[in-house]
Amino acid sequence: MKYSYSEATRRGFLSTLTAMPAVASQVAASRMNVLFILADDLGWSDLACYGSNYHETPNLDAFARTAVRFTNGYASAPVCSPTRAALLTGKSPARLGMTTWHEASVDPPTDRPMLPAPSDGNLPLSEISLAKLYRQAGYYTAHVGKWHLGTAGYYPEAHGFDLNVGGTFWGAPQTFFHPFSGDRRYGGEFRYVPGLPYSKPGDYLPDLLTDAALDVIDRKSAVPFFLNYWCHSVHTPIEAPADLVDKFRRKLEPRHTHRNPAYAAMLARYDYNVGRLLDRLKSTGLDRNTIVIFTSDNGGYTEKFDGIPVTNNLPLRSGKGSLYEGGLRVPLMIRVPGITPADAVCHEPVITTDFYPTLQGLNGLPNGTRTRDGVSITNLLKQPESSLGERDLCFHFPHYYPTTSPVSAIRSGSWKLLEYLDSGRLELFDLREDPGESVDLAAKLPDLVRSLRARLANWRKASGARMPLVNPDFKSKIERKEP
Ligand SMILES: [Ca+2]
Repeated sequence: MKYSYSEATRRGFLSTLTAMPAVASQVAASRMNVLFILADDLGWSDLACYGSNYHETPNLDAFARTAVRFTNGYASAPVCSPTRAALLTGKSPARLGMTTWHEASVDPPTDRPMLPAPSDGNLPLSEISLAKLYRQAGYYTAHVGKWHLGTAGYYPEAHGFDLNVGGTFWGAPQTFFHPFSGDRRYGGEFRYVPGLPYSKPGDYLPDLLTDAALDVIDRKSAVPFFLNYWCHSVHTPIEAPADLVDKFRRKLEPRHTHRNPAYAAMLARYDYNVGRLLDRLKSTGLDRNTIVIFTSDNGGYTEKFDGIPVTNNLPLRSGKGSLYEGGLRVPLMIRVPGITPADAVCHEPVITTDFYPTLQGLNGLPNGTRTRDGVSITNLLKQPESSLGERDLCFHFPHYYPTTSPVSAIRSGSWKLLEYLDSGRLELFDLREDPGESVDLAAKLPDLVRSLRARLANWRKASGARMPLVNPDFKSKIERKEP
């Protein structure tokens, strides 16, 4: 399948390179390609290799056997856009001032006890994205799939990508089936997916996006590629080919830990498409010269779609939107040729903002942003049993979601403190003994709570984190109800 748009873009890019061949080509020849596979709303326990006994993910399971699989991988935020922004910039959502997604940022609720903190909906063009760094280093940069980082002036093309297939303002397509557009859901807003070739009735969006990603790989270009394969799967709408849904409906038994046939089918088809990409790397020999990172932008979505809970993150608590582990912890697997051992497991906590400095180091990229909230995890990739040393992972979600009210959290070692910003409630958990965060130890360990709370407050201050405010109108409504 060929793309006239992308080919034109590529020709334009190559002609630019021709004008400066000596430096760019030599530098590029020594660089590994990057395939960054970011799933959408995929939960920590959704893959078979992370414990699901219902879902079928043979290709990702096989990838795990060639890679380092992290058991404590964290998304920087419990919802889509902030994690994506953190991934591309190496900065925390709190520092970026992007703590929720665009639509929520422009229309925050006014009927709750707190007014959510303001959140920027567009990733500023002043940010030095990973794509800008790779393009500067002579890479061909391609984004395929969901973007969700702002209006048209902030699309992938404005952030350093030579090619954009499917990246828009919206967080999900109206439908995953041809013609991938319409106004059935999401408040009747008309949405579409640009940059695709012609499609026909029955075509399934992830299949076509995968074709577009394969097209980038198949060019066998003289310059290396940085390829974002950021499929919308497995975000709502939960839609998959009917025969696959039927298969999982027939398979479902009481013993299964996950219970949604349509979601299982959607995930199985996603896994199949990831497999197509990984197989193509192998058959072309590019797997020997390509870094592959696989992760998700937030925890699994536990609300209902079509009347059925989409997924669960058991044994972790809660899901998307929450700062409990189910909202934050995600699958993460990384393969770097010549660096990572095969079939390895790493238990060290790592977070989205670590990818930026790690890729900079692995690919020898120019300096980029000076402000970094992550660290290079290259030593972990070489020795997955090693440690990064002591560090705190902090999170800030000053917004409402069905799973939460405004909240911040800190993980330090195995300790996790949540601070609810409306009530001031503090909860302390020992993740080593209690990964499901079921036993609140805050009352038993007041000194530890005080210390963690102070470190969390210092982090918020240093990051310039924006805080929610008490909603005066909400108070007045309460008062009016009183006799
Ligand atoms: Ca998401």
